[in-house]
Amino acid sequence: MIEYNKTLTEEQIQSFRANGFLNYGRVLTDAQLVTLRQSLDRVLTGQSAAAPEAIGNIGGGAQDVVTQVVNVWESEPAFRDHLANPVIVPLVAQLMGTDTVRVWHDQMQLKPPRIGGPTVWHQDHPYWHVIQPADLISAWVALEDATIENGAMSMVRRSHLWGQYDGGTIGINADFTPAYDPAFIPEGETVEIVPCEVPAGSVVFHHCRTWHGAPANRSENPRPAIAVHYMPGYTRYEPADQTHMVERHIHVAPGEVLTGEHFPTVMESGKMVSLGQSLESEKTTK
Ligand SMILES: O=C(O)CCC(=O)C(=O)O
Repeated sequence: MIEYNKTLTEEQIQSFRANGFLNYGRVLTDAQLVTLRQSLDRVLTGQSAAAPEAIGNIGGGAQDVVTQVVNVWESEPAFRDHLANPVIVPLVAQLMGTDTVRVWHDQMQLKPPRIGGPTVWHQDHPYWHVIQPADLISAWVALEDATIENGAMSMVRRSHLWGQYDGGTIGINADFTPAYDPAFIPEGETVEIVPCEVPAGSVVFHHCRTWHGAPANRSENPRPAIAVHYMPGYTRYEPADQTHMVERHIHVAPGEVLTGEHFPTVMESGKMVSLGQSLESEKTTK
């Protein structure tokens, strides 16, 4: 067990609560980066022992490619270790103000050089109605330097406080700005876009209602990144008017706290849980 390690300042926590995101900085070592990049290569070339939950192009076509990989942690041990990263998870717990953290799922969106498509502005939780409440936080980690030119993430300040935007997809203009309905913006508010350029191995946290998007990649450099969507320990399964691709792995009753081997516990009562241990205990309590 690794002791829960308080590392965020009060200012960082307040900044996250006020703005809906935090561009934190470096969390991976060079060695971890190399291992994760090699693991990703194996996934993309079909050499992993197990397939991820999903893999495919969710971009706008051959000139706008965004290769999405969901639950890469089920394919490669390095990504499984990444879920329980002992630097990232305590930061997530602090931002959530909780001592128990589980993984909803992970997601990679890979933008290849020159033909990488944009990430359309959206909120996350409208796609996740089957889990409540909307208190999830994502840890988005760049596996190569992310710049405006190759598709760094951008956030809209304070937008997590504005409620749900219709279906969650806000839309995107040709100049990358969000294509939103002005009637939705609360009085006195402005849509302020904050680009989050980061060096490889750095994390940007965002709340599940924060508006976020990323421009197309027309540069010569790839933009690989992994987002892990973390849920506070009290998150419940609430069947809804929509489904989600990982819902088939849910085996708890409606209204119960979402646990199970596909939703690993990475922190329990303030203690980091090694993932092997977490998965074993989920199996024996099922
Ligand atoms: O990597 C991206 O461009 C998008 C990621 C995203 O939408 C998310 O982490 O919620």
